[in-house]
Amino acid sequence: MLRGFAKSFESELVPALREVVAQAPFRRMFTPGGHQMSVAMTNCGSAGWVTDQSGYRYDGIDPDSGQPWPAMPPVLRRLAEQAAAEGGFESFAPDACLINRYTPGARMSLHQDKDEQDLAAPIVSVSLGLPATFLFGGPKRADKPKRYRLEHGDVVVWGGPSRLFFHGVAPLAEGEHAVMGPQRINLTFRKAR
Ligand code: MD6
Ligand code: FE
Repeated sequence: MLRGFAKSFESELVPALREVVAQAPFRRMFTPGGHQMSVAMTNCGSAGWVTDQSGYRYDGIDPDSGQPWPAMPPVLRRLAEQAAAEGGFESFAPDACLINRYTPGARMSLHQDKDEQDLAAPIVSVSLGLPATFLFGGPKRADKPKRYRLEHGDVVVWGGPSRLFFHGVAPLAEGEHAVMGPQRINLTFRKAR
């Protein structure tokens, strides 16, 4: 847990995210079971995480535009690599950045991230905007999660034995963030392929 690690990147990071979102707007995807997610998502990088009725997967093409996902802006890559190194993972080379947008009430149910090919690579998670309660469980869905408050600028580097632990996000509380407005944005950098 690297508290505030992303803050020194903020002035470059926020405009870079705006450009990505202009090219690949947020959309609320559907789970394979047919439920629309409360979290809106987009991606940048050579691979993007998508879900639809046929399943979860990484795809190089944005299904909404039919075009490749926007390239990963250099400031995002730098942030992810520096955080990974700080967390003990040298030479992390992410090819995917999933961008999640939570508005008040949006949540993410307990899940594992296991669609990536190389599970030895960590995931680097960057929180921006409104604070959220992160639920961090164990190897079994029934394991009681610990609760962590994640605030603007906090970065989590997550790998090794806990890489496949169940985790989620509690419903976002109402609020207004000075930089990001009434929302939380989470970036997760992955080595997908
Ligand atoms: C979120 N994060 O913080 C959701 N997954 O909005 C995740 O699902 C996540 O933060 C894998 C590794 C780190 C994460
Ligand atoms: Fe996850």
